[in-house]
Amino acid sequence: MTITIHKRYHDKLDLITLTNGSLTATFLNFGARLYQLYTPDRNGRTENILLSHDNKQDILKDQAYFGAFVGPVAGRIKYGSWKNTQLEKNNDAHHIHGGSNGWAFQYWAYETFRTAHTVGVSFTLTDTCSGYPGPITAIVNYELTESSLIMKSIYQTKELTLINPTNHSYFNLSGNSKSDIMNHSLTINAAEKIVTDKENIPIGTRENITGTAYDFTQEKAIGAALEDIPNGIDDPFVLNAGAPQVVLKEPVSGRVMEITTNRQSVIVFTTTGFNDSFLVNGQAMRSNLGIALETQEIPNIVHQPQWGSIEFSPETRKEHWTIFNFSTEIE
Ligand code: G6D
Repeated sequence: MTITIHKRYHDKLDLITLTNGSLTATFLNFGARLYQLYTPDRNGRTENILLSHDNKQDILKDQAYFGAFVGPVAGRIKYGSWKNTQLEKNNDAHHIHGGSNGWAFQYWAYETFRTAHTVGVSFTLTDTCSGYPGPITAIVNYELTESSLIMKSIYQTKELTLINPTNHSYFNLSGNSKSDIMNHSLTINAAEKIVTDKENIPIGTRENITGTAYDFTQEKAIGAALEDIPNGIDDPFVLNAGAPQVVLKEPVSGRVMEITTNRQSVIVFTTTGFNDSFLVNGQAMRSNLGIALETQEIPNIVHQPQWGSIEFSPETRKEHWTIFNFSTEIE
């Protein structure tokens, strides 16, 4: 197990690298980002399974939240309104992903740690610039075991506020994104997805997806699903309790990622339609190169109280956790 820190990797960026057994993960203090994640394929070849900016300056200019811990609230809030609070309208008439000064764009303090069998990094932020009531102090722990990455987060606020963050990593299990995600298979333990309007705002209803292109209760190739969803998936799935709630596989490498979480939903976001000049893993960012699997409470829940609450008072004690477990399948 090793921990290395490259301070001022670029400008104010610090790069933290953790290794444990066959896994290696790198993190950035900017946005408490999971930057790279190296796992072995079935032949033991270790490769990066995330989309990671090649150019350090592109990390600072990123507007697609690569690997970021997005908050205080991930997803959209209609009109950015909540009680007497008006949040920034940074997504047309609405608010998204904590705003332009959200957690993804702030520098987090951090310290590394190790236990008998794990290594980790603990990021801490006292947020006084996102515009949310607070200030909110957030602590995000990323811990690497020999076969999994455990993400846990807790919070403290001085005033009643909203907290519903997520990690916004884009996965591609082929390794160094040598191919796109079309041959990946996805399984999601969800019988319903949230209905959204043309601005991608939940309208307050859920729909049964059994037998539809969105039905991933049985393992299904992403390419097959996208034949019926040509504009790509960008939808909240309501998770059932059975773990793992999400399984992503890639057949050539044999890589398997199982996601287990205490969160209510997962936003599945394929990078369908991306066509950018910035480089990730040595190539221009392109359509269907990655898939984000963002565990969180249902977006716009502040306007849909029937689905629960993301309000945090100074007395609220709640821990969010998501575990990404890695293995390989023999041919
Ligand atoms: C788009 O609607 C999508 C979001 O889900 C995603 O997080 C963002 O791009 C990066 O706004």
